[in-house]
Amino acid sequence: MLNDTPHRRWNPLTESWVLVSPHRSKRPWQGQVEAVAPDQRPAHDPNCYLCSGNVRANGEKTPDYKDVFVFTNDFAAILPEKSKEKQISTALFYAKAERGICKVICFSPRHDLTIPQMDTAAIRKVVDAWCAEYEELGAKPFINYVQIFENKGAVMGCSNPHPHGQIWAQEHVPDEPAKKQIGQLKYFKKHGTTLLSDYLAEELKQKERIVLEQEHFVALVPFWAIWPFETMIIPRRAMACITQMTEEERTGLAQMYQSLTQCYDNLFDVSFPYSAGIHQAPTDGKPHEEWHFHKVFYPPLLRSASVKKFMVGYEMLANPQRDITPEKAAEILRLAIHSK
Ligand code: H2U
Repeated sequence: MLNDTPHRRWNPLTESWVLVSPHRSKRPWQGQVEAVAPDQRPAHDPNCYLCSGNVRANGEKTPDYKDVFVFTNDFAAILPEKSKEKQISTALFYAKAERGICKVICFSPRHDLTIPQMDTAAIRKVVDAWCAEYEELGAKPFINYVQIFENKGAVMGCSNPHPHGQIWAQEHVPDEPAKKQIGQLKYFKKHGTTLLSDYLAEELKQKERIVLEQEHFVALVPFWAIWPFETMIIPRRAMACITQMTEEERTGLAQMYQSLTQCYDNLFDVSFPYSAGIHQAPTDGKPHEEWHFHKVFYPPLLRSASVKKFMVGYEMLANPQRDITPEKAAEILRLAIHSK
């Protein structure tokens, strides 16, 4: 393994490179390390629009919900109505109207909880809601892709600490899943198996990037990870989308989501911020046997509760780059599993 040598790693899913500079993680750190104030929140906040009984921006009252609550985003980035405006289509100026539906999903009525603090049965209800939304939104003729995601922590631009995620469903497959579509299709046509089945089998042999394993899912730091502690939850069985999961697999995903986020919280003794989301098959009516759904976690923290990685300079102008190797990051995460 290239443990001391600067090298480039290939991501076959997105067909892109990451520059790895392992020798640089030995350099001294003289930056500031700030203490993070413990987060103390009430179980119900009268000023939170996601807590029951409170009024949202559009004047609607959030109901007295018991577990998961899904509503249409009052500030939706894409709208279902057809545009009447003229489209722009020349070689150099090309713009097309995009239709879609944006939803907010409250994971719990409890304002003071986060996923790692919720029990498996409660997280399973979140998984069920994702499946129901993927099915319902994906069945609409003008919806061809459903992006389920979550921003956790103010550092990730999350506007409210109440545990919640988002779903944006739209006409076109956006860039990230579109790149993965190409990578997976090329692999499937050549080998007749999904890229992630073969990748996972090899990772399970090599063991060095595995973080957590159970009957239905594996969590690992991908070989091509960009963020310091980036991880991926991969189902052992090749499934194009989350609605193909059995009951047991849905519970398995809930358990893995809980264990991985607990491990993250232990790492720097802080409610770990990240952006996470599920990449899965487009909802264009095709079978998409090449797709192997997976959940990715992109956390910004680098070496403490406050020191984060910046995607600036070389990353903005050239290529993603990392110092700590994915193998080292996986080792550190494994140590964090039982550290509390
Ligand atoms: P984030 O914190 O991940 O940004 O998600 C919160 C979403 O909630 C955000 O997209 C929506 C915002 O548009 N929202 C409502 O739909 N209604 C409100 O009353 C406030 C915020």
